[in-house]
Formats: sequence, structure tokens, C-alpha cells
Amino acid sequence: MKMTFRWYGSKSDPIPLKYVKQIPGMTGLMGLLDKPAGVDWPEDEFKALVDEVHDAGLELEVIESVNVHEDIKLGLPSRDAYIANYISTIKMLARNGVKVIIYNFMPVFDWLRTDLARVIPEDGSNSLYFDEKDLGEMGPLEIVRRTAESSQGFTLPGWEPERLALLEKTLKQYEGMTGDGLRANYKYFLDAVIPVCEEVGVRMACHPDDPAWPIFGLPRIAHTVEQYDKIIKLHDSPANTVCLCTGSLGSNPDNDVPAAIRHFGEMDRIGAMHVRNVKFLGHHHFREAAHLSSTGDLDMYAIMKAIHDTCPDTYVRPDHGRMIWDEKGRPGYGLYDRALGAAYLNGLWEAIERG
Ligand SMILES: [Mn+2]
Repeated sequence: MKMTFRWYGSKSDPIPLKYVKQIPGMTGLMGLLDKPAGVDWPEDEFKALVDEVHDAGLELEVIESVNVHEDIKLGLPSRDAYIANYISTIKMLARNGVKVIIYNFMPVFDWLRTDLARVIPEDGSNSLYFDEKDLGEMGPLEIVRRTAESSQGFTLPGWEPERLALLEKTLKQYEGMTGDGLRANYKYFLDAVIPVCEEVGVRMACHPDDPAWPIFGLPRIAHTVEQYDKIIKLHDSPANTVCLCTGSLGSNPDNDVPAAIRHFGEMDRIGAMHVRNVKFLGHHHFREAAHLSSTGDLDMYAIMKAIHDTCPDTYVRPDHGRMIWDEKGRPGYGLYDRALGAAYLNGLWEAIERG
């Protein structure tokens, strides 16, 4: 296992790389460049990021959020130009040491919460929160406005202003699209990019729908084991893998997260892991919890054991943390609770290895 940390770059992330390096056992980043979906990432900018990360004593083998342009998901004629840019970016990242690209194929919304800072009554910390009942009252445009307002001034991944400016138009374009229709467009994309990944030694890792059920009537095709089996069969290759996010998949109690890890781990189809815990509050109603098993509803020991037994060399990062100790930062991506999460997951790992 390689323990890593999501980091937004020195211009946008208030956490210095020095602090990331000081988290015990931290080997590298799941990093990103702040680029709109569809652009060919400039190599000079990426090289500068790699140098900065290496200078801090960390690795940069995983990149998150090379976002798939909406026209690719919609299957529009313009998709070929965007796919060409995606391929060019894959080759550039491979040249610069990247092994895994985490992405998603969710229409319009990467992830959705109804509150980004819900206070946890037991201890006064706060975390991301979702209640479908609130969603019904708000509607898509209202939720976008609220999310932007409560993000503490930080741009949130998946909620980039240039994407959301086109929200109404994009929602209309998806009208009538089925899961099979979205999968057909997904296959077209994978058929183009996966052979390139095989050639240059990169794995694509698809992040689950978050939360793990359909929203606003949009087709969503990555929130159960059965759906992921279909994705893998769209273009079966060791380069076509899952980013198994325990908090996203685990937001639906019908998903058995350790069993899902074992299923895809045994097939060698886990490219990366996001590990966090959730607390169920009712039907389609949850909040994010501290990583410790006893603070939420996921069995973190069983999760780490499944990784250990089936994909022990994978990249892991502590996913969203709570905001604690009055930290001000990007919702879900503060330093303190994610550092505690990494230490805890490393502790579980040591106990599993030695036990
Ligand atoms: Mn995740």
C-alpha cells in the first residue's frame, strides 16, 4: 500500500507540502492541475508541479480529475476532439511518471451534498452531509448556488464555475438518456483511451457515483458492483480499473464495501482507493464521519484487510475529513482530520501485517 494525500497545488491549497510530508507514512500525492474538462494539459506546467512535489520528498504517481468533457458523456460529434486531447494528456502524464489517472463518468454532478459543514452534535466538529429530503425542495440550480456559497471561497472539484454556468443547458441535453445510452458513450471513450494506456503504462481508475444512487433523474452507472462489472466489460483490460471510494460506494448501505474490494481486487481491477467512513442517518441520508470504525457505519478493519489480501500494492488516500480544531479550509479537505485518518489507516495496516 502506498499512503497518499490529495493536494490542490500551492496556489489553491492552504496546506503546505511540508505539512503533508510530516504526516507519518505519507509517500506521495494524489494531485491535480486546475484545468477545465477537455483541455490538453500543458507539459511545462505539469513538470513544474512534479518538481515541486519531488522537492518536498513526495511522489506524484496518481492524478485525479483529468475531467471527461460533458460532450464525451453526451456522445456529441465534438467528442473526438476532446478525446484526442485526453489521449495527449495521458501520454504527457505517463512521460512524467504518472501511473494512475482517477476520473469519473458522472453526468453533470461529480458529487452532491446538501450541507458542506453540518455540525456533529457529539463533538462540535463539522462534516459534509446529505439528506435527499432537502434536495427535493432545492432542485439542481439552488443546490449549485448553495454549494458555491458555502465552499469557504474555495473551488470545489466537480463544481468548477465554467461547468456550472452551462448547467441548465447540460441538464436538458441529458433528457431521455438511459443508462445504456451513457454506457455506449462510455465504451466509445474507453475504446479510444485504454489501448493508449496499455501502451504507456497508465491505469484509468473510475470513481463511483457519489452518493451511490440516481439523482435529478440523470443516468448514473457507477454505484454498484454489478454496474462496475459492466464498465470493466466495456473494454476489458488491466488498464480499465476502479477507484474504489469507500465513502461514495458505502453511502448506500446495500453496497458491501469490503466484498466489493475483494471482488475487484482479486480481478486486479483496483487502480486506487479512497478510504473514509460514513454515518447513516436514514434513507438516502448520511453524514461523513471520522475514519475510525466506531464513529461511523463502515468496518474500516474489514476494508483494510480486503485491500491487504487482494490488492496490497495499491494507492490509498484518506478521503474527506471533518473540520476539527477550528481549521479553515476546503470542505472535506482540511489537514488535521485527514492526517488523523492516515495515521489510523496505517495503524490498521501494521496490525494486519504483523497479526
Ligand atoms: Mn472519493
